[in-house]
Amino acid sequence: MVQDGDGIVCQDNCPIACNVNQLDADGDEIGDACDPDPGCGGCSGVQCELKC
Ligand SMILES: [Ca+2]
Ligand SMILES: [Ca+2]
Repeated sequence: MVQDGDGIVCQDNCPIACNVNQLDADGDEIGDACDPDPGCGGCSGVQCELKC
């Protein structure tokens, strides 16, 4: 099992990156921290969760 250090194991929506808030801007159940198309960021978009 991958341990990314965020302390979230079973429900981690991004097992390969530390993302304590588990934010998922586009709701596809892949966390912002490892979603290739997160639906956030850019000039007018919502802030993506930053990796810790
Ligand atoms: Ca994680
Ligand atoms: Ca997502």
